[in-house]
Amino acid sequence: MAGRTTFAMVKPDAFEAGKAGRILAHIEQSGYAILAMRLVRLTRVEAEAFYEVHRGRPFYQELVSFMSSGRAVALVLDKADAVAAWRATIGATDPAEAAEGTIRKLFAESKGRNAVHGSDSDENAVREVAFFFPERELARLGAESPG
Ligand code: IDP
Ligand code: MG
Repeated sequence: MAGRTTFAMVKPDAFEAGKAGRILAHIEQSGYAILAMRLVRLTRVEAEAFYEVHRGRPFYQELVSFMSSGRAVALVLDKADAVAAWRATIGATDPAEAAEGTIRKLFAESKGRNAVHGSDSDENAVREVAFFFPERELARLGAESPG
């Protein structure tokens, strides 16, 4: 059964451009509960580890440089069927292909600088939540660790 938790980020392009507030409002208005949230600044090594599955892809170095270029917001979101719901809310990777009303259509600059991240499976949501949030902090926030 699909889980209720996914991991999301407001990426450095959107944070730098002052869009984090509007994106968070969009998240709340779309019916997600924010279980955990943190302002982060990834090192290159952390960005490499977070995007390990893309190592070797042609855009990997560009992605790692971008994700470690500035502040970002890490989020744990709760909603029914959270992974699929959030992927639908953010839209296609390339904003030029994203549906009307999606976060990437509204706020993304390009396929690389695309405003937000979303986990692509329950398994990766668990891994990505754990990457940013220690279990004891989730517990203190009243959020159960997914998975
Ligand atoms: P997703 O974020 O929609 O799941 P992925 O294919 O998992 O997309 O790629 C991870 C991230 O890598 C994208 O969100 C985007 O920032 C970046 N990326 C993906 N494809 C390209 C590309 O062709 N050029 C530049 N950056 C890309
Ligand atoms: Mg992905």
